[in-house]
Amino acid sequence: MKPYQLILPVLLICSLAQAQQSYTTIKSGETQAEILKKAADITPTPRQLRWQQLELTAFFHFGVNTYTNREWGTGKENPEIFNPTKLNAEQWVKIAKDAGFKQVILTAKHHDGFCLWPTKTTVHSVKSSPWKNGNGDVVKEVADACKKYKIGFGIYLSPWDMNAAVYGTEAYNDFFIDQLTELLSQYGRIDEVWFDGANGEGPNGKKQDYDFNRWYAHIRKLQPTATIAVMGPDVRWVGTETGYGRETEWSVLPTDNLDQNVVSANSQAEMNIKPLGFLQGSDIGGRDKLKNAKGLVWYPAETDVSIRPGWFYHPTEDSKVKSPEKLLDIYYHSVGKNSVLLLNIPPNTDGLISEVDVKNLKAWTKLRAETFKINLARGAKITSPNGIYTKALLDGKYNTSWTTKANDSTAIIELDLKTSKTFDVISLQENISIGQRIEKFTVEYWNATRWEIASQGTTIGYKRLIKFKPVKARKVRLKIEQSRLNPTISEIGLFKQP
Ligand code: FUL
Repeated sequence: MKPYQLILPVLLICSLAQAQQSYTTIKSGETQAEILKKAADITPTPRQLRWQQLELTAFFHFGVNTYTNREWGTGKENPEIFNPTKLNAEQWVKIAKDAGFKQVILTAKHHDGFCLWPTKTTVHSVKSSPWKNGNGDVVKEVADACKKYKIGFGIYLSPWDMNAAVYGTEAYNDFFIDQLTELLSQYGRIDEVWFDGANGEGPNGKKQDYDFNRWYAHIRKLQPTATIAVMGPDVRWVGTETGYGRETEWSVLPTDNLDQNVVSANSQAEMNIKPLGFLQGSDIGGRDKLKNAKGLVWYPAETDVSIRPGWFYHPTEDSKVKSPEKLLDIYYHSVGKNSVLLLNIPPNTDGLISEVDVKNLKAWTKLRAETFKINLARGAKITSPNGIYTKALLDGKYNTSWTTKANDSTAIIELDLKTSKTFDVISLQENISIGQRIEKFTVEYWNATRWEIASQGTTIGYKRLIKFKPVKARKVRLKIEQSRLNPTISEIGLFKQP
């Protein structure tokens, strides 16, 4: 290659590198327009983009609480109570895979400090239990099942540890590093590390100052592709444990409130701190929130919720497993609201996912499959007066996208379905590898005499799903009424729920 042949690619890479940043600072005196432009150009890191595209991840809360019938333990449990005689991690993972989950996260250690792997750091583990005569390793069984079924594997390691004698002293940060080292080096690839915000007292009544920065650096070193969630820099808690994300969900946030200690306090706000913290705000990344920002960062939302009222298995909740219809509604309000759904499916005392959970998961999967099987927009004739790359809208490829000419921030995309069709769900996706930009949109259909509104919304982001009352129409249009910069749309879908 001649030197001049290098110039164009190098320039391209430089300009991309400049435009594509997951973080930026704001200098004092920058105008509102300059800040908005910067926000529109913030993009996810490769690890965040991979994570967002998973859409569905599963949580397995399992441990001594499963046997004491509690949600939070004490750290004083006798390890002998842990005995999942029929434990079959392949059953858990296959159920998750069949339901469309792309990754699972296991509670390797919850707040009680009991470790589901034979750690060298404490005797409070499976090693001291009768299960497999103390030779079992739940982390390994789940990790191996994930490899077999080719889905991602993540670990939940509770910073709060009610059992560790060193908790509340600087030595605990070393102890925690040792636990991370074991988990991140003995089980192959780890795709997500999930830190909870709960920070209570240890066995000697002391609280701990968590050395998050040191832990993050360690994770980056041992598992550079893993996302660090919730009490971490890559993924944010959506702010509720109901499964219902917010109407306006920005993945770009002002950095001012994102100090980990503040996040930690806020992540438990629902349970014990009033008034609700910023993570529970109805819009935490809108224009007025960016006005005085010191920095901007890509920090997307994860919606965690349990299929049962509790996170751990309780026999009395066998009759309270969320119905397929409820799970579908949650899907629309989590995955369909620019977030990843982290659905908890707690194994029971036998070490199996209970039949009723399996049944409801299957029926939910069937509902989704039937709804999203046929994109009724396929084959439509598309017109978009100020749009370019219109073909990308229906090519089924996320990384190709429509946008507007000359940086227009409003646009209309009209679909002629060629025959009249009945639909009640629209799916819209922005190309977030370019940024999240759309602030306001309306979906309309032609009722043979005039345009009628089917639905309206604010943000779209990676995915927006909207369910409305069924309409029969031949023409549909998306009006993008406000955007931070030229909007992009990767895919449009119209569906009919059975
Ligand atoms: C919370 C914990 O305190 C719960 O027990 C559960 O693990 C949930 C996912 O996060 O903060």
